[in-house]
Amino acid sequence: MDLLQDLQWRGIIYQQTDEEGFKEQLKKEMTSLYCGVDPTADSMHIGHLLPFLTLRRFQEAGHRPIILVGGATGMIGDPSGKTQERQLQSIEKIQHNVECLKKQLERIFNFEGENGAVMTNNYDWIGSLDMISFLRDYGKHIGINYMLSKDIVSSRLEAGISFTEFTYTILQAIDFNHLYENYNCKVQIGGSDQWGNITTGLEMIRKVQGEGAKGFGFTIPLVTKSDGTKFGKTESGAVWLDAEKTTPYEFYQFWINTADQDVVKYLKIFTFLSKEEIEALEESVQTEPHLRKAQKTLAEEMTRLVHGQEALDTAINISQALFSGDIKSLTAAEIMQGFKDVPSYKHEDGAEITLVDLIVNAKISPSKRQAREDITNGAISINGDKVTDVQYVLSQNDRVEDQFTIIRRGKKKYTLIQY
Ligand code: 383
Repeated sequence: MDLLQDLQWRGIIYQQTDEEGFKEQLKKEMTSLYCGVDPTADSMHIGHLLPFLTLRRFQEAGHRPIILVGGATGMIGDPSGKTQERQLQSIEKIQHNVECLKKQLERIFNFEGENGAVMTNNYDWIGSLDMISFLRDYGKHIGINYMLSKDIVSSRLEAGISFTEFTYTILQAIDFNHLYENYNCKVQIGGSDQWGNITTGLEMIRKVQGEGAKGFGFTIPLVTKSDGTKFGKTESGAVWLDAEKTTPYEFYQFWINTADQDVVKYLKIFTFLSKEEIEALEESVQTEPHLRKAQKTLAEEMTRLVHGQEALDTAINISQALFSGDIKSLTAAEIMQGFKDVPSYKHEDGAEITLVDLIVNAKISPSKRQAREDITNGAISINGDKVTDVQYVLSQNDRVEDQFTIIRRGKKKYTLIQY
């Protein structure tokens, strides 16, 4: 299987501007391809991952990835896929976001060697572009009718779109033309929402570089879920690549929770496992679904890719301890990650306290009477060990690394006690 056949098998190809020509182009020479991201936040989320992982597949096949962070376009706001005008962000915030995104993207690619990845920022060429040059050298080439005919713009005409956002596509087209001219970059890839911007870029290249010039556009399908809900969202919001926003444990859990109907599709598009490996896991989903081998592999591959081996080991550790109830085996750092979203209570002076008083103070049981009942019924555990003694007094020994105690009431209701 060559690269394009592999991408086809994985279901990564959505639209192409010239399928045959692109095939020829990849055969002919080492080809540079680019994908851009705007610094709208200080982290990417998993919705951003797919086009960049696809770019990496091209790199592994010997081509050169060009990564573009939109220091300039981020100041304008892409209307693609948005039903409402965006709020402008401060320049300081955008610059901060640019640096954060660069760090995340640097982890995905190899920057060494002949086809080493290249990091660019369109502020470097658009930031200094004056208005007269913009209008004469670029604006002149793109017709208003052409722009109005794009889905993105036509769908926004009724709700309203500012001149600023309307102009966005020309900026992205200037980028494609710039990279074509300066990096011999012939291909732009992106999610299906980027089709309009990519084709405007090809139009710009034809007009500015002359009829002989030829570029290619390639889009990737939107990731869907079999139950019809939106991919990449959890109850607590987006799944971020930044470990501070979505901990590696939460990230790992997100993938573990993939439905059987979706897991093979995700293994294909997100992981670098071979066809044989994925087919073996597909078999396992059929014959031994209770083992959830495919989900575990997916979660491992993705967590290792984004957070590294050490963070993956921690995530697995936390998952196992929470599953078996053996909280004592966890470190304080692991507890902080694993119990990030459970209710917490600060036992202020850290003085000795009876279990009954503690669980009432921490609102784990509603009254002293109920607390005693819960304890005698065996519903309360400290760090995973059941305690049935109503006289029990907590001591230093009940604290993990002198920082936390985990109280559980019933099967699932965890509370984090901090000192
Ligand atoms: C800016 C300048 C360029 C080329 C691209 C851009 C960014 C582009 C955009 N992309 C999205 C983003 O930044 O807005 N105008 O959040 C997302 N991408 C990728 C992919 C995706 C798109 O970063 O479909 C999901 O991740 O294309 O929504 O010269």
